[in-house]
Amino acid sequence: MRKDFLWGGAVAAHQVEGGYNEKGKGLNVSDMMTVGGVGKKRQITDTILPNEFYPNHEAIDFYHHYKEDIALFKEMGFKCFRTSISWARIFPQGDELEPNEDGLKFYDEMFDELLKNGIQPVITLSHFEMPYGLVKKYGGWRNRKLIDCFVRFAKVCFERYQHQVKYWMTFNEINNQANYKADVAVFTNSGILFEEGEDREAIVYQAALYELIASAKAVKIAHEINPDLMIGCMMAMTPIYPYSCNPDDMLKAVGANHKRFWYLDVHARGIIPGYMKSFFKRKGYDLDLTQEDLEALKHGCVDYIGFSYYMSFATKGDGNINLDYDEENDLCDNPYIQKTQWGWPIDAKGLRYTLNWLYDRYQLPMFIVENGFGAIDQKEVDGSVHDQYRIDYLKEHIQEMKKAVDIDGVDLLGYTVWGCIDCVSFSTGEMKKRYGFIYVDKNNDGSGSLKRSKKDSFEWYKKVIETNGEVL
Ligand code: BGP
Repeated sequence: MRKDFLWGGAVAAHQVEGGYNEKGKGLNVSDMMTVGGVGKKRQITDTILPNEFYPNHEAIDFYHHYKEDIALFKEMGFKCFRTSISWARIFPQGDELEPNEDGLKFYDEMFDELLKNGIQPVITLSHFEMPYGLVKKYGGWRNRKLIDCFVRFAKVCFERYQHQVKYWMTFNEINNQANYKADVAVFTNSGILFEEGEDREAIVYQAALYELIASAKAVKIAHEINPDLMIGCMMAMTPIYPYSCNPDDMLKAVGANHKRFWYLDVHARGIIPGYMKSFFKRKGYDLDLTQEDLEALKHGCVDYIGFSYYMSFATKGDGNINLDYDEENDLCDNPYIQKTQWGWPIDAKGLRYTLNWLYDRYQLPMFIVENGFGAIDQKEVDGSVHDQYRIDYLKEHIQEMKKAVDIDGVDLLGYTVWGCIDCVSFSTGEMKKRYGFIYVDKNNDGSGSLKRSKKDSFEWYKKVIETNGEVL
């Protein structure tokens, strides 16, 4: 492993910060989502009900606790810390011309605190959020207007933080929208609420294209502001394997992966891949995409590929390469791998496969910006948490990551463990699905002292970083 390998942890603004209405912050999409839970999906609401617990409004109150948390990250030896900037802290409604100075100041101070402790901030601009004002006024990324709003936001951030932050990402898991049946996933990426009978697919593809254009424009501007800045994309990498070596399964998997990962071809190569052009044509989609947009894509290729890795999937085929692939119906169980209690397949070897696949395809540096194990942790009476299952999961993944670097020669910048401090789970909106090395006393109903304490995995990860991955 390289000497300057960026070991660290990752979170997102809305899942940790709280302080949802402090110092001029506007509402963002995640502020409008209710808690979910067993048999209950998260909902998007228009009114903030006084007796409904909105997890993102308080989260773990990182907004007021960041100094204490950063001290713990330093103790673990973090080289970097990935978080996001809450867009609505900077542009409360999203379409103002001038930013909110108090919002900018919060990140200034937090980034300084990280740097003072020898930790590099790694920043996502839009991690499943945007000002709710942009949803109400423009319908979210349905509207081309959002490109200008995002680019303005990105420019303000690059200008302000260029000397504190080198590594950036534009949109978190932009490809999560590929499954347009999942309301919350689409909403958080795009701010789009569907109406009855709408052609969801056409709407989501148009929104994704606007996002990709906005991302490319931001990359170009960042390089103009400061050529040292490294701007990446962020993909949810869940490779889809053919169920067997039957050519029918192989072809089905090709289509499934095209549908999930075409975004990457745009980000990294600056083109709309042939298979997508032909798909749009076949569907008869009348997409709003100008010559100028295509130029913007060409001149806004990312510097590195950031991705999350939690799981792989499998699919059984019918001999077609089909971009109408439907995740809900076309995925099947892989008999060779186990699942977490939330049904997420555990496949450490898939991480090595993913690193090889991406590097071979794009020849760009990569950054694993999320990987981790969500579990219901048991806090003992003495306050300890024995999370050996988390250590086992991370260990297996790091072993495979090391093979990809040391044996296969992929170029990897760093590795940040998701939810390094317990935070609100995105899919469930709950606190009880925990990922952290640091336990936070906060419960699903919003109660709890917010006290931080170390789990067993804390000392383990500290050793991993200290030995640059030698002792696992
Ligand atoms: C990724 C998101 C994160 C995060 C993580 C874990 O998709 O980028 O925001 O939450 O998944 O998911 P969950 O919290 O649903 O377990």
